[in-house]
Amino acid sequence: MKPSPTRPPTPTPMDEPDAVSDLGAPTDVPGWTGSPLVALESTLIAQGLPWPDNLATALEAQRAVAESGAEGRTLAILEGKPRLGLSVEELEGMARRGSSRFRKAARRDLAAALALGWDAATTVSATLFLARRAGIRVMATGGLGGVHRGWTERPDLSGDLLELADAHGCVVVCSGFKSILDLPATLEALETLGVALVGYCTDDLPAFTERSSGLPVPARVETPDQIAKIVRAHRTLGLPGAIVVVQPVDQAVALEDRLAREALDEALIDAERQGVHGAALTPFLLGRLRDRTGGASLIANRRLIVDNARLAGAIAVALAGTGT
Ligand code: PSU
Ligand code: MN
Repeated sequence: MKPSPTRPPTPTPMDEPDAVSDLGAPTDVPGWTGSPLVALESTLIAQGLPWPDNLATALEAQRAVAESGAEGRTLAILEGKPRLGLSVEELEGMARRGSSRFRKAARRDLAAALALGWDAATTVSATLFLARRAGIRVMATGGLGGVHRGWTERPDLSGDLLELADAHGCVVVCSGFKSILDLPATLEALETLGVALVGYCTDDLPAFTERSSGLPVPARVETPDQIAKIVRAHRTLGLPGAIVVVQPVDQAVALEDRLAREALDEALIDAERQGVHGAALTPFLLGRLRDRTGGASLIANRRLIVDNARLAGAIAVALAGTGT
């Protein structure tokens, strides 16, 4: 008997869509008008910035996206429902009540938030997950979570890192990782996780409210169109991770290195003394930095969030122009 010929394996296209991340266009965004969408995270409103700066920043960020020709949607969970966009009244309610009412939901908290009817602000990991599920593939924030200092004694790796590793072909615009983190360790983790990193008009990784961490980024671009080209190549290859675009804070409001370093050292000592860790650590340190820099870190934080939203809008428009 002749052996039956073995069937050659069916080739898998490199960019085969995956259920969550590879939807071509928004499929699930209420009131979508057809303009390119940018997701904005809400933890920075409820936990990151104080009232009333938080509301002003949220509204300015949405306006900045609109000025670029795209539409900014702030994501959150209200009464257990994931919301892809909040009204001004809802934004104000979240900004006024802050963490007294709104929990901080990371990706791993989403199921509980929905099942138990929480009001929750979404971190980068939760925002990016909900956004790509709906087909929104560009988001903006201030600074990402990463590997916390002292991780050798107390491992604390932000859930943002793993979502970035999963968010195939999504673009996250930020001013690097929060300066409260171990930045060299965070860069190493990104490399391991296969997350692409692109400097917008910079060769250096910005350090949130400071323009440079002194660490290099692997690629530098000067225009949103160049970013769109990278994103397209990344998607065509079917690479698994997100593309993080880093933009340094405006020179005019950037924190000077020494002031930032001293304030941070003091804030870290305060956290250690008061035994603050886990999800409470980031909001605590950001608050302490504000006090210790006489409000300068708040001004810088606000500015970089708005500028990142504007750039994200321009990238979303450039991507729409290339049909991706
Ligand atoms: N960037 C800011 N303010 C913030 C955060 C980032 O300018 O409040 C938030 C983001 O939501 C980010 C989160 O996802 O901090 C990371 O927190 P953790 O280190 O606990 O994962
Ligand atoms: Mn953590």
